[in-house]
Amino acid sequence: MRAIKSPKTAKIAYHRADGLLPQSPDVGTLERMLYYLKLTREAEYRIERVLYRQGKIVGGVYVGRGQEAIGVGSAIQLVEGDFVLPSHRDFSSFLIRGFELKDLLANWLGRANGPTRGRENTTHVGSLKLGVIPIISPLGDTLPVACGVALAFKLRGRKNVALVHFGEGTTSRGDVHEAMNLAAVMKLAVIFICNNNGYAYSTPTERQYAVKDLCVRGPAYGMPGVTIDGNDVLAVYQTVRQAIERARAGEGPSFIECKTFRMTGHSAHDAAEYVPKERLEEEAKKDPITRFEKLLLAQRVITTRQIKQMEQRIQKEIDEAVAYAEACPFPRGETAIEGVYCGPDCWWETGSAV
Ligand SMILES: Cc1ncc(C[n+]2csc(CCOP(=O)(O)OP(=O)(O)O)c2C)c(N)n1
Ligand SMILES: [Mg+2]
Repeated sequence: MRAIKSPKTAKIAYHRADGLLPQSPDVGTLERMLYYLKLTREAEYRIERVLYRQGKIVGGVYVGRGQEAIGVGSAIQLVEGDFVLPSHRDFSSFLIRGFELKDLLANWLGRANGPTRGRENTTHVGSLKLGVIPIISPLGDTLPVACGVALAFKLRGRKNVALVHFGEGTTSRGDVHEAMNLAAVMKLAVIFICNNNGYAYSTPTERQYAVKDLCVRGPAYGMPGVTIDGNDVLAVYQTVRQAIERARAGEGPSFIECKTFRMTGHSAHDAAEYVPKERLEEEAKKDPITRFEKLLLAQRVITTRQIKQMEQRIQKEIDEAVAYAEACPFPRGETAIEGVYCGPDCWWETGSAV
């Protein structure tokens, strides 16, 4: 793991954050980080392991089990006007930016009250108000969109940033390279965050690319590149913080490779038998949530009792959100045609954002 500097651009260092550093977030933010880590893990457990298995969710279910620190450590520091473009493994981004869990669950259950009004049932949801661009299924296409968002900031003279997440498999797509080049040339305020979770469906990294660390891709386009431990939420926080500071100062984009591991199948139907059992056992020892929790306890930021209370609160929030979503109606068939053409009073101009 090392930081590689771009020949001309400013540096972005790699932080190991196994202790609290002077630039660590304040206690309130540390607690929020733990809360969102746990909420994301538990909500996705309910989605992937309970609701899907009960047959209440149909179709693809993709979760970020084991990778939660990347979404949390980055989105937690966004301010109003910033944007995040999550991948299918960054459920926390939606929650942190202000989507309500009950609405996201209504969407998963295909209900009329979900943000997509039952038109799709994963997280292809976004909101211009909350600063979230929906997941774009053709992998790689999200990156040029992030450039477009950042170009809009530039043209409007705003100091906002766009965080875009994508997997290591996605980096093999041409769009990714076009976007990185464009962002560097135009000095756009984009933070490219590669969630390297070891696999692209069943393809391991050694069959995906021939370099050791993907951070070399940053300097290749004239921006800083760094590889960090993506299971260390504080390292993510501090590294992304530097990249955000650079971007807000008009110094352009950065590329951050966050190494982590996909602690589940590619999607809920995939038993991932192609992943060696020993590797899973090894990676389980690096769980980002247990690790952060231990640190906060050791540094006396939080007590065991407070953690218990937080966990109880999270279970209650999830129970209530599931009950709400299950009570919501399915959309009526004849509404399927709504929203195809937009008039002045159409729902996407006036109502919730998709
Ligand atoms: C262009 C394109 N090709 C294939 C797919 C199907 N697909 C969806 S997710 C995925 C794996 C992507 O791997 P990676 O980028 O490493 O992300 P991860 O799922 O591991 O987070 C694939 C092949 C797609 N959605 N778009
Ligand atoms: Mg991957």
